[in-house]
Amino acid sequence: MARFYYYEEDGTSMTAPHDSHRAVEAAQLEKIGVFYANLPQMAQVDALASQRGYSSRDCIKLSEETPDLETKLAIFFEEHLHDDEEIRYITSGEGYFDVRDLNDEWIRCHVSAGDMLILPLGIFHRFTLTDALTIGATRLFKDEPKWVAIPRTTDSNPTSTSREEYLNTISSF
Ligand code: KMT
Ligand code: NI
Repeated sequence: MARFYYYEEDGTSMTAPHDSHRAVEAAQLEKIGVFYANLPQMAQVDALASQRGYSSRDCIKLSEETPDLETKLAIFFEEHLHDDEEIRYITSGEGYFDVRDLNDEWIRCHVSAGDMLILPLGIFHRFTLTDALTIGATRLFKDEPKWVAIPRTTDSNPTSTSREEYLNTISSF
């Protein structure tokens, strides 16, 4: 089961919990367009995938055995957005997805095996492992994955309209 809370900048490493003990409710996640479900059975994942048209998937594994793990983690932890949803089903281990709320505060999503997390296109986010340093996840996507990470620093980049699209979507909730 995932746990959601406001991230506290306490000077510890990115893989530490950074737990402010301010819990975030499911309704708050819904408001920013983040979908979460605990799906213990792969059949539930398949059902959701077919409902939403996620016809493709692949697997990613990260651990201390991963070549250049530090470099990879540094990239995942840079605040960015994508031009499509980021759909992750955790199959082993655990990790943290940090997403920005409407006040630009970080909400930390602690996910582990059985958790499905879908981040909407255009939301600013980042990822890191926990101190356990291991995760396995299925990445689902519609057709061609749009996994280019557009960094926060190019917020006004005219080649991506995803941010605008996202803000329009959530303001109508
Ligand atoms: C991403 O896009 O941030 C990732 O794929 C991270 C690993 S998935 C658990
Ligand atoms: Ni991403």
